[in-house]
Amino acid sequence: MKRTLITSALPYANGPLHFGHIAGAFLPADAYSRFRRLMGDDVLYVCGSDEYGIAVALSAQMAKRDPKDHVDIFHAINQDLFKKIGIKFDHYSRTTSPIHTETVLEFFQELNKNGHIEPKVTEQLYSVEDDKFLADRYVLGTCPKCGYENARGDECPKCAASFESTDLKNPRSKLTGSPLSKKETKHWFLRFDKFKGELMEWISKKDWKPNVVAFAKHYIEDLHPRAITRDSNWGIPLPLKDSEGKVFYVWFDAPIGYISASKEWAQISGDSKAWEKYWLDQKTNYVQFIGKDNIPFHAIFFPAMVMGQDKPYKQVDELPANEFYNFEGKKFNKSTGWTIDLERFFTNFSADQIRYAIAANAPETSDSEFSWRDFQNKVNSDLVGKYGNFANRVLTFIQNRLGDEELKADDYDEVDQTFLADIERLSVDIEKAYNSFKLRHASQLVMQLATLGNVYFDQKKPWVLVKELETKPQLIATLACCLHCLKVLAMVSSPIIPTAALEIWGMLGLPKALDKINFRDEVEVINSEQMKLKKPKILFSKVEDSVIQNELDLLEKANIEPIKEKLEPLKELIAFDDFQKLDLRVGKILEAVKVPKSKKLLKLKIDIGLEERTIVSGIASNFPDPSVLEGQKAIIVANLKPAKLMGIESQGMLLSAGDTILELPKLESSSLGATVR
Ligand code: B3M
Ligand code: ZN
Repeated sequence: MKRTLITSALPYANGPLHFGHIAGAFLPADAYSRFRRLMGDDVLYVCGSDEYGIAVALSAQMAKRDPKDHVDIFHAINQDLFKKIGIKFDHYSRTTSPIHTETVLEFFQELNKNGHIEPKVTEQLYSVEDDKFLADRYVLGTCPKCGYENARGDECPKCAASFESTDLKNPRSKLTGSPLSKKETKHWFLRFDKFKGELMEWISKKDWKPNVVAFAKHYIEDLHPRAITRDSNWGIPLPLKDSEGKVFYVWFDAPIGYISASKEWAQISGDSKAWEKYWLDQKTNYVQFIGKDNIPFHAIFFPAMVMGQDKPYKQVDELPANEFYNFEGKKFNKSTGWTIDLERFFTNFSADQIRYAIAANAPETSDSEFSWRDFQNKVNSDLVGKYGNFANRVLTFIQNRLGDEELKADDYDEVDQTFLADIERLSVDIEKAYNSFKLRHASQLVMQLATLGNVYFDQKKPWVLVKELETKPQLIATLACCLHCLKVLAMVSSPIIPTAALEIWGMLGLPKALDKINFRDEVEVINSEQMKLKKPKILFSKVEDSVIQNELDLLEKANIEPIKEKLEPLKELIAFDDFQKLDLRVGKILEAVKVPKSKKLLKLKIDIGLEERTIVSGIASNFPDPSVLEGQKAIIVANLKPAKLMGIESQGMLLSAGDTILELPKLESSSLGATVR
């Protein structure tokens, strides 16, 4: 029997989940786990709340709660949503569990024993005002590479450079704007650089989405030692004598949560070693479902941590990373009200309806979104019009015209044979779609199967066949084929709309339960004579315009403030002499080309009157065709020290507001090289 281990990215317990999270890592994983069970696998599907980290601590602080009380609230809220929407984990744990602490310490001790950890006293950014060290995600400053003033603590959104927060110029607290200073502190670094070769060899064998592999390889090339500890009182303390006040960085402990959740599952199931057959057996197929923003930690850092262990933990085999799922054209945003009220949602709609709507528009290759009109259309035309309609017309016809007469067909005509062959072909295609994590395609094929059944029912006209005795054999054959199609439809739809699938299975009255059958056998065998048909029930009801309109009105009324661009706090005052040091010149852009392998950078050749300069600027996203810039004049900082960006020496900086070059109306008449005051 094939063994499959499945995990979904552990959601932070610092706020309610929304359908964007469900679309990203939870519905795809749940559907896959249901499908693999249908295929007869031994499946373990675990997850849990990600409860440590600075983000959680700050969210608790903002809510004026103790962090543990805070995570207790959202751990429960998120579990409740998973239950409502039918995400069926074998176990849902949490990283504040004792077994997680134990597992993390074990992981760390082994890495340390194997020489992969090194303590280092470094300078970290310290806020005197807040009396604490600030992690990179709470720091802003001037990018050391391109001078962008709102670079984040670990990465510059403008030139994509990645760096340590201490490399930033004029660092300041993202929350209070208070200036930060460097202060010595001891942290423990994991020597990720030591795993470069092994990681590169491992990742090169993966046939994952090309963008994921390329991205991972790029990251591996740049691997260096990274701190796996933080100054905080919210996290798992280090077990070392001189590590007072230090806890593990949340991204060090969280992925280990996949293992600790499995151990906890084993304990609860009564066999504390049961987890080992999934995690310590290389024959297991391990699939991790994540959002695309989690790729580095799942494709590089956690695999490296596993490579540093003595135990042969299973490395991930498949990493289907989904894009983002938005809402009515924008990101879900609870604080502005741009979200779906889940209480009201589940009062008006069912889990199957939202599961199908998300699956049918899953963000597998590009961002996608939920819209109320599309939701209504998916429910009414697919679930009601195709799926529910086929089940209802077949079962109602049989109940009304044949009662509980045995439906054993002796032979099938050509139309029947074609129909049966099409059912078989579609079932193979659906299996392939699920196996390659194409939930969207699988949902389309499921509806194709329902349509195939409706077309066949119309073509065979059982309501005519039932009129004459001599056409009875064709009638029985027709109905046997329809029931067979319904049975297969229930099986192949069960990963996506499990409630409806189970309803159909119940109405067919088959001898074996849906979770006990062998999928392939059931597809190959027509066993309508074994069915004890039950009274048909309506599977889905239409979503009325008024209900959708009400949701749209409520969204309007939620008085959505346009999400104000969070303006950065002013920087510290400078003297006029400081400003005088800047040499701003008018320059003319002679050439503008994209920097290979970079989405953000343009390489510009600029004539500043005195000479020609090469300047690299992070404005590519605004100029799909950079040549439009050629001939334009712009303001250049001409006396900035040269810096290398993607291997190109940039000799100065183009002034820009956001991502557009700064050009003043009068600039055109200004002569090249003129200084700007
Ligand atoms: N909680 C990030 C996220 O929710 C993080 C995932 C951890 S998986 C080990 O996107
Ligand atoms: Zn930059």
